[in-house]
Amino acid sequence: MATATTNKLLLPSMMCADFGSLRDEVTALEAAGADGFHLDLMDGNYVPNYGMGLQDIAWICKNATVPCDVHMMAVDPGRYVKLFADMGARVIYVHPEADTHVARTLAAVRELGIHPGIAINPGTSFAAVETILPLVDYVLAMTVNPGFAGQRWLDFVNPKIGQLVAASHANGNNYEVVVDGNCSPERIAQASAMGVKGFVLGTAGLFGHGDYRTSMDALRAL
Ligand code: S6P
Ligand code: MG
Repeated sequence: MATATTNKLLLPSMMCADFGSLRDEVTALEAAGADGFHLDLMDGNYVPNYGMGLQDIAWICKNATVPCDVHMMAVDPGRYVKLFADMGARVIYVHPEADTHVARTLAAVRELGIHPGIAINPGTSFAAVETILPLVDYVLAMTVNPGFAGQRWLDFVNPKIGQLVAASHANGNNYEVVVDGNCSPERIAQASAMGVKGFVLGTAGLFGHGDYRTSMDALRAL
């Protein structure tokens, strides 16, 4: 059985931030101990929503003092990975179903000096991505259907999270598993005990819950 993850990666999802005070939000979240920022890109096609603006993503990447990860919820993401590499992203996540040649895109991301990642939808099986796991440094396990904040954690995904953690361990920890969607304190404790390393913090665990430092200290201690 996996042991609880130490040194968690706590990653605020900036689509949940107050865009009227973006600079203050970035500063406050960094001061509160954010290990990086999670930046959601939605093209209104792969998912039924738009966000975040390219200008917002570029501004955060430029001004943040912690790394920025871009989660591309977009059709044919390979067309745009250089754009986000040039902005200075640490990780670029693509959805394998959205890319005709995902192995080529992941290689291109690595070639650009960025960590390649895949985002795995709730309905996508472990078997469907197993072949490409050796190509990535990060796996984003979606516990909600992509496109919106504030959704419910889908429990049927839990066994797949266990498979993803086990496969990384079996392959010399070649990638970290990060969970995206409804990361509440209870769910973080549960997933951490399964060996998950990173947590995308949205409305369930961080935004709208008062002081960022207090929340993040409590989440890190779980
Ligand atoms: C959703 C997106 C996520 C959300 C995050 C919100 O498609 O990829 O990154 O921003 O899941 O978190 P919460 O706690 O509101 O579900
Ligand atoms: Mg996301």
